[in-house]
Amino acid sequence: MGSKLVALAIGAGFCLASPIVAQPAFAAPSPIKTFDTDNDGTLDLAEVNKGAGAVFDKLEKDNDGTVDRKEVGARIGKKEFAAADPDNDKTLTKDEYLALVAKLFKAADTDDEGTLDAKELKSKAGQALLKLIR
Ligand SMILES: [Ca+2]
Ligand SMILES: [Ca+2]
Ligand SMILES: [Ca+2]
Repeated sequence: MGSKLVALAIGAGFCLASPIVAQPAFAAPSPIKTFDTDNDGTLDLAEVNKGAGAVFDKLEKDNDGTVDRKEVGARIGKKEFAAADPDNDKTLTKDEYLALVAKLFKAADTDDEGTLDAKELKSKAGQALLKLIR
């Protein structure tokens, strides 16, 4: 009973605090600026992979070389995760993670020029991709 109340209080605190905390994140510079190391105004796969590799290393907390559904959290949906896990061992290696990133990159790159601009990043695949790289 007591712990339930504490949990409720913590939950309410998060609800109240999150809009204030989240605001600067939404006002942050565009994702392109964050990852565009060669400053050409678009993201190529190498730039995206750099972000993705860093995120993978961050998520991979128990150092077994793979991430499971728990470790990726809301970044990858259930169906997407299954599709990205061809050996069906319920974990993703870095290769499998980067393969998913490459797949989403390709899907978002509608003009097939090998780079993603701001508009392409706003697409469904582009948004899914951004979840994996930051
Ligand atoms: Ca670039
Ligand atoms: Ca796997
Ligand atoms: Ca493109």
